[in-house]
Amino acid sequence: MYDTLKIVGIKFRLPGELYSYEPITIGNINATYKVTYTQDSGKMKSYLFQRVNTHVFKNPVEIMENIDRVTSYIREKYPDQTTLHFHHTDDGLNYYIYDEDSFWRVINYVDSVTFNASDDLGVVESSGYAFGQFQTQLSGFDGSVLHETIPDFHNTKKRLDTLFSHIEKDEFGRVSEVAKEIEYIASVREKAAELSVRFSDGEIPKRVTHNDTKCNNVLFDRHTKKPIVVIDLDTIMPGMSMYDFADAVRFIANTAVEDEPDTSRIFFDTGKFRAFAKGFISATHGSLEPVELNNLVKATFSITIELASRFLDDYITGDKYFKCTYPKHNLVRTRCQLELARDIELKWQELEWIIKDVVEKI
Ligand code: GN1
Ligand code: MG
Repeated sequence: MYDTLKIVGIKFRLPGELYSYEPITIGNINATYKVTYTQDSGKMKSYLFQRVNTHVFKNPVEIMENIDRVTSYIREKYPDQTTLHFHHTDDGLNYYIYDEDSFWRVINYVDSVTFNASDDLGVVESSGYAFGQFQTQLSGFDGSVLHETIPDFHNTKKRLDTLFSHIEKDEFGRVSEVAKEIEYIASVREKAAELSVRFSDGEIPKRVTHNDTKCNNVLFDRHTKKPIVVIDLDTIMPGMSMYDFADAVRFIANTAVEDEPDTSRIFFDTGKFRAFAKGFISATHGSLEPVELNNLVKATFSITIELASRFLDDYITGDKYFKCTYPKHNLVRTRCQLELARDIELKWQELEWIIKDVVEKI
């Protein structure tokens, strides 16, 4: 890896000598390294090198175009907002293709902390604020110029249709093992797909959305614990605002990790849901329409089922999409999301009250 990173660094014209590198293991798709250089002055400077997963992102050049457009827009309109700085090669490109399968980009490392989980409700609220603010900052941006980097990424109906067509094929003979999971997904299929259908029908506003709002995609200041910048801009596309909210709470309000094997530890934490909602709604307040505010809970349920069906689909089609560290990793992830969905269903009414209360108090 050292040799590859060294070549990539040269291509991006990074000054100084490569001193050290370490893999960053957060993320299920791309490979990321923190790479540190000694500069001529003797000072150290770190960068993030990322190899984009071209199996997942079939057209990574389009991703880089989207990122360039969005970050330039924010930089111009909100000069005080920290944005990610991507380096360029001699050819003026913000990426470098090493060989056919190796698509690299280099970003300045931002000294910060990230949270995979936090019991600090202040942090939870701030991450809600950061994602809400990100959407608000992009509310004047013309989404039609963005490439749809993964078509139908959050089209829950299509995701479910795909799952059920793969269940019929059962290419890897794994379907009988997951009969219970399939039964539950089938029982909620229509309810989970509803919002995506209404979105396709034009009943729900199309906005520029982040589409991968896990709290570890917000960089926080080490000392003040305030958000600095929203990262992981690979899936910025037109979408539903409420799905950004939903994807974030399904992650941050889970009492366990996303691949917790002991499902008895998985609950949906209503306190964290409230804190995140407070941050997100206060940052987007005034721009969200009633149809968006009124469906935040349904969106949360829907995206949880959607992700469960994506994990399950990957499991029954041979684990080609998400990085797995053991054979049944995707199945464990599926069960985890389904347990969470069940708890969301149980707490549905309470969650609706929380949203109502939060909206009233803003
Ligand atoms: C993937 O790699 P990461 O953590 O940024 C996935 C998201 C899922 C998430 C689940 C492009 O994101 O959609 O919600 O895993 N990203 C893509 O952990 O598929
Ligand atoms: Mg991501």
